[in-house]
Amino acid sequence: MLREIAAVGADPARGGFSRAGYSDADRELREWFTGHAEARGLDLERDRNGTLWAWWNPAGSSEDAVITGSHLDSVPGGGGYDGPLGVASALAAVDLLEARGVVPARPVGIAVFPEEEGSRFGVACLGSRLMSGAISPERALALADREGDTLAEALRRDGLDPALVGPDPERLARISSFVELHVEQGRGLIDLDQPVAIASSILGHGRWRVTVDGQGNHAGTTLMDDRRDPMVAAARMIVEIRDLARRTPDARATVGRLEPVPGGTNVIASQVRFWIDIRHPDDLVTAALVSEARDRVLSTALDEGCRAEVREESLSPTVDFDLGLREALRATLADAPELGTGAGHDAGVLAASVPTAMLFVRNPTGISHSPEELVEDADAELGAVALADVLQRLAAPTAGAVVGADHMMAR
Ligand code: HGY
Ligand code: MN
Ligand code: MN
Repeated sequence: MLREIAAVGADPARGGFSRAGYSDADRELREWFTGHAEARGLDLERDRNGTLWAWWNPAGSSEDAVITGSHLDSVPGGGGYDGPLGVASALAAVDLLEARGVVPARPVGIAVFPEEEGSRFGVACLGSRLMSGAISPERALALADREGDTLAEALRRDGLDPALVGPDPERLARISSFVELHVEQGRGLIDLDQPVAIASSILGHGRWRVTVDGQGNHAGTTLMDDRRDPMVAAARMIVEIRDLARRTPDARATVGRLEPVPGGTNVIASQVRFWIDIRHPDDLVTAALVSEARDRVLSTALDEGCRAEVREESLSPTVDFDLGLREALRATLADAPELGTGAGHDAGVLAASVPTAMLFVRNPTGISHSPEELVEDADAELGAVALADVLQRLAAPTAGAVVGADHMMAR
C-alpha cells in the first residue's frame, strides 16, 4: 500500500517527501486512503476539522469505539513512514480481522488526522488539537503559512467551512480507546532486536519563534563596526541554545528552520526569524529552559545592537500513556518491550481526552524526519499483526470495562 503513494509529494530538491497539511499532496494521499477504505466497505466521513474517519462497525452501535490510525502529512523532506505506516497498518489490521472472521462488539474506526507535523501552520497536531479543544478555533483560523495563506483560507479551498472548526466533544465521547501505530523514530528496537514496542510516554515539547531585527545594509559599503546584523546575532543565539541544552541532562533543543529577510548574498539582513524546538521529560525543566533561552536571546540581541522577540507557537506536556490500556497491550503482545519517545503524536494530544496508546515498529536506520527513515516489509507485517491482535482484544465484548479504568477514575 505504501509503495502506491511513493511518488506523492516527492521532493527532489530536499529528497524524501514534502506533504504539508491541507495541500495538494495531502489531498492526493487522502484520496488514496479513501479508495482503500471504500474498497473495504468502510463508512467514510470527514469531520469539521478535516480529520477523516473510516468506520468498520458491523456491530452498528455508536458507543465506545476503538480507534486506530495516524496522519499522512510530513515534515519538509521527510521520510515515507512517519504517519502513513500507521494508516496503512490500520487498513491491513482491518483486513486481518476480517480474514479471522472477527465480528467486533463495538465500532472500530480508522482516523487520519490533518497537519500533525505542523509543517504548514506551525502548530503540531492541529487536527487533534482542534477536536480536543487544545487550541481555540480563533487562534487556529488566524494561523498563516509561509505564503501568508491563513488556515481559514486553506480549509475553504479544501472544501471545509472555517466557521465549523473547533472542539468535537460528542465525537470524543464515543471513543473508548485510541491506539496509534507509528514508525519508531529512534534506535530502541534496533538495540533490543525486537520488531514492535509498546509506547510508555511522550517527551513534553514546544516550539518558539524568534524574530531578530537589525539594520539591513550593503555588504560592501558597511564597515564591520557599523553593523547591527541580525544574522550574526541569530548565529550566536543558536549556539548558546545548543550549549544550554547540552548542559541540561535529557534536554533537547533544535533550530532547524531559519529565514533571513531579504536573504541576499551581498545584503546584510534586516531581519532573521528562526524557530526553536525544545523538549524535556519534566515540563518544569522545559519551562525553565525556555525562560533561560529567552534571556540569552534578548541579551545577545542587545549585544549585537539588535532587537529580538520570542513567541510561543506550540506546547505539549509530557504524556504517560493510559496504564489500563498499556496493561491490555502488554497482555496481548507478550514479547513487546515498552519504550518512551521524544517525538510528538496525535495520540499524545488525545491522551488528555481519551485512553490512548501507541505501538512502534522497528526502523533499522534509527533516523526519522529524513529520507533515510525506513521500515522493512517483514517488520511492517509484524506491526500490522500486532495492531490487529490489539484491536481484536479492545473490540471484544467485555474489553471496554478493563481498559481506561484508571482514566475513568481520573475523569
Ligand atoms: O515533532 C514531532 O515530534 C512529531 O514528529 N510531530
Ligand atoms: Mn513526525
Ligand atoms: Mn508522526
